Amino acid sequence: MADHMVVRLTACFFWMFPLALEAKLTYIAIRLPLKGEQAAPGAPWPLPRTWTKSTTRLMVDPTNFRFTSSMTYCDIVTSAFDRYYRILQLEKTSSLSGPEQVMTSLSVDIADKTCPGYPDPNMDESYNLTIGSTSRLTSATVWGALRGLETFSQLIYKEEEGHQLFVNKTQIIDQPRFHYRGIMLDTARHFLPMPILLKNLDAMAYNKFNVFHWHIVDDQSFPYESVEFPTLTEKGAYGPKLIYTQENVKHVIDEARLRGIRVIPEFDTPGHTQSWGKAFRSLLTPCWEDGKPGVAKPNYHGAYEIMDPSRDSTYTFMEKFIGEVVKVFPDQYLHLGMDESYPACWKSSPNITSFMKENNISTYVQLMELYVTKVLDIVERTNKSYVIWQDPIEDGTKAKPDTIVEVWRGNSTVPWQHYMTRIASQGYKTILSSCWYLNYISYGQDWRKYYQCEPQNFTGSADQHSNVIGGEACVWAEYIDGTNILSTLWPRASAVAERLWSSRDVTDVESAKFRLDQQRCRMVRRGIPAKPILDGYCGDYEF
Ligand code: CP6
Repeated sequence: MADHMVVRLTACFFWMFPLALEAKLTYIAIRLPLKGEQAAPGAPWPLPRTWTKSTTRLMVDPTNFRFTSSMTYCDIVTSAFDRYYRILQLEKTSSLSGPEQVMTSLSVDIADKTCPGYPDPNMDESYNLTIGSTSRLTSATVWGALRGLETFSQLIYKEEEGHQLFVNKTQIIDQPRFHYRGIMLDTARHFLPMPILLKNLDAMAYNKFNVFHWHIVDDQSFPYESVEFPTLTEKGAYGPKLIYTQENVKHVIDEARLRGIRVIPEFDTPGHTQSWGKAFRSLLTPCWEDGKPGVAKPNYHGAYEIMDPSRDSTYTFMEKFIGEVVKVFPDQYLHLGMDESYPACWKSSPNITSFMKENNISTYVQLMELYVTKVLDIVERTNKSYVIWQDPIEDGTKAKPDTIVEVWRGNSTVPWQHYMTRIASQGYKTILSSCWYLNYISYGQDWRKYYQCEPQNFTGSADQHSNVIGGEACVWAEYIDGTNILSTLWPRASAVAERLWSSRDVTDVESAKFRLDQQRCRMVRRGIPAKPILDGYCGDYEF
């Protein structure tokens, strides 16, 4: 017991016990505790499945420390080593002095010797990490090794007021709770510059997120550079420089791959497509008023918004466009949106009305179903899979059984659980984002409510609960651009990261807050402008 304490961080009691022994309590004034007073340094976020930690520590020499591996032919491995060498070098340290043993290397042992192409929906992210007289990281795949390297980097700490790095002898066995742990960014309401997207991939890796859901175009702008339809971009983007070129997109996908992050683009139709109409007006249904087309409805988005499901040319276009994007984005999944397709313009259009009569379609749900089915068929023929927002399913549309449904609705009157129960009971796989709309901001520690949202906390059978494959934090960008995206997301999205990675019973907010505060300082040191969640300071760092 003296040397090794099992810190199975499941309940507050076990968590606080070792801290009471390790924390150096200097003084507590009226304000909240200062940094380091409550959280032992080197606490990982998100919390690993099991974490056994000794009070014996080793010294780390950041300039001579080496990772060793038999897989240095794999760029995913070598670039990760480079990133973590750089992170170790961020700490200003003096030469080693002290009685502790020096940790000179970490051996990284990956069972599957293939250097993979892209991360995939079922990738194995588990790993074991032992820090001791010899130190080893073992994993089944390179993806697990990436997660283990991140944890390793978080175990290393600098003593307060000190100039040396330490790491405690540690044993970690870890794996994620959910396969799908996403961040959604909207690059259509405002354009997000490339350096911000890349920085966000770093922040995602620091928090073990594995999906970048890229809501790349919408009503307001079309910044994706289409090869098949260049006028979509020329007319639909905010400006000729405010676009993601094919090269930019490849760069994002490559950098994401190196971090074990999938890129799922969203091309949202049939609603949210006003910007597509700038180049191809005939894709959209005109709103009619007083026998004239192209009149904006009151409280509606415009005279042309929703796509025209009655024309064959709509599907010819979609076939060609989807044919392009499935080649550009390597992930197995596409997000097809299909949310908020208000039928007001359909209802007003005599063309749509006669199309419905001719085809025996009596409701707008059936009309939507026609569109959904045709577009899903197009995607299916490319051998890709798809995610859609919950709306068509809510309205009674039947999608293919393998559809992943993203639940985003929910409020105090109709909580998200209501939708989750209904959608899961139809057998669909689901991801949850309702409780993680981080575009909402408020004073205080709102991360607590994100932390406390439990995606399997709804009425349903065990099977229906296991149909929840994960969740994602979304940032809609009406009031967001490169100036504020990162500090709006981080560290609040870190709360979501722990919910999606750690065990279900890791729920104690009071102990989490000190580790989260450490994680925030860690991100700040690594260049992410993550905002404070407690008063206090980050060691030597001033802002
Ligand atoms: N854009 C798109 C949006 C939203 C959705 N889809 C949205 C709706 C309500 C809120 C926030 C965002 N801005 N394409 C819904 C999925 Cl509160």
